[in-house]
Amino acid sequence: PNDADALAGMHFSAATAAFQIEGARTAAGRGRSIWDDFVDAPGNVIDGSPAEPGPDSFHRFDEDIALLAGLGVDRYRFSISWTRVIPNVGTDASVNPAGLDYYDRLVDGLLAAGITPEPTLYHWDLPVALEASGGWLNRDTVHRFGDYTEVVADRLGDRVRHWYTINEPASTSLQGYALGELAPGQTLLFEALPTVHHQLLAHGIAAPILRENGAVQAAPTLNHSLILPASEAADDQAAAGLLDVIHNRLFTDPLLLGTYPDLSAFGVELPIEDGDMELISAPNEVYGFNYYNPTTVRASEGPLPFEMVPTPGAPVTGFGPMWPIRPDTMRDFLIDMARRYESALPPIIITENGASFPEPDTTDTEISDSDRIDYLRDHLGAVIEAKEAGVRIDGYTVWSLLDNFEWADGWSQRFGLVHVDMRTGTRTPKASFRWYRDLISAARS
Ligand code: GCO
Repeated sequence: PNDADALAGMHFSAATAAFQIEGARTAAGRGRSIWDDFVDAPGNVIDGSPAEPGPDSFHRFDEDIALLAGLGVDRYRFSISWTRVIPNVGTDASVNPAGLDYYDRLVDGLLAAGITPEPTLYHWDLPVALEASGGWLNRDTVHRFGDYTEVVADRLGDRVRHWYTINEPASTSLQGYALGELAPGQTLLFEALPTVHHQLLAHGIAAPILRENGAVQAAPTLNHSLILPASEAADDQAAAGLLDVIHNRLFTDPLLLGTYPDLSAFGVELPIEDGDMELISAPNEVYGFNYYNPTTVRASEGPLPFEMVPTPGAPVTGFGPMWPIRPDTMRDFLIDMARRYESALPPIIITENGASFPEPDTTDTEISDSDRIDYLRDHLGAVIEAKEAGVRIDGYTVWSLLDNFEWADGWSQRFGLVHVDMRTGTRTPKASFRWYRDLISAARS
């Protein structure tokens, strides 16, 4: 399929997240997260989906492991639900053994199948009592995250060596706290920016705990997007520069350089205390990099100084004009990042890449998702080109193993290599599953 030589030696994985696949929201003592509140409030999720049962991986994880084994990935990126582990954190610090048991069984099943587990500690499911006292605006949340990390590392650290700490802090801060599109649904605009610092600090506190418990990898995963100005006009260029700071540099600079970019244009000060930047910028073994699409912006009168517009001439995914398909922008972003940060940038793992396309809810036969195959092939092509330009990229991960709960879009956007019937949980591999399996096997031979 692809340039197998160029991909030889890479790690291949597929990704999921707890709230998106587990279902079973009240099973085995699980407590509530901000996503339970978001889903239960009418009008937040496009199709009113309750996020369960869906793939119901809490009960069907054996099927997921069998699919991963059939795919031939050497790693599996999943996330751990904070409120399965400490259900009422914020009011009661008790650990829930039944919640930990689930991840214990999942890890053991993966290891028995020869697959390296690579859990993410935080994929957006903040415990409700922490949100009630300010959530990621409150520095105390960072310390509660440290406590949670201790508990999980203590239980799984004898078998799990590869960890991700926080996932896509940009999405949480911008869509969750600034614009209200995702949980917790706050609309603070630039007043949301302190949530960036606290999430990065949560990584900075968690990573050493994981390493003390045997981790050989403890890194955050960051979602990046190449920002394109809608025109050559100076105000559009300036708007693109501002969004690049907010979406990209606000994360790469502190993690890799130990400093934040100039935020004076946004009129907000970050709540930095002594020692924070050292924790945030402590070197990590890898850089977790999620990429989906570029973002085109023009200048706006407000309330924000930029406004997203469709990317001219690009084909689109199931999300329509705001999810353009431009693999060249992934390549360019990777090359720019490697040039800018030089030796501060560790080897990159592509921790998410993938696309949704309109597909049937139920199916008796294989789905011929050639558009997904094209998307993945072209983005792997971009990875190869970036590698050839000298960027060190050691792994690639498809989002997602399964069709799953796509946040505010409910079940309406399907990203899986495997189709899931959301009423029955029945899993059916798509053509892209076989394509990825063959690619992995060619890269290994
Ligand atoms: C993330 C991602 C995933 C999404 C995927 C498709 O947080 O890592 O947002 O959870 O499902 O990016 O939108």
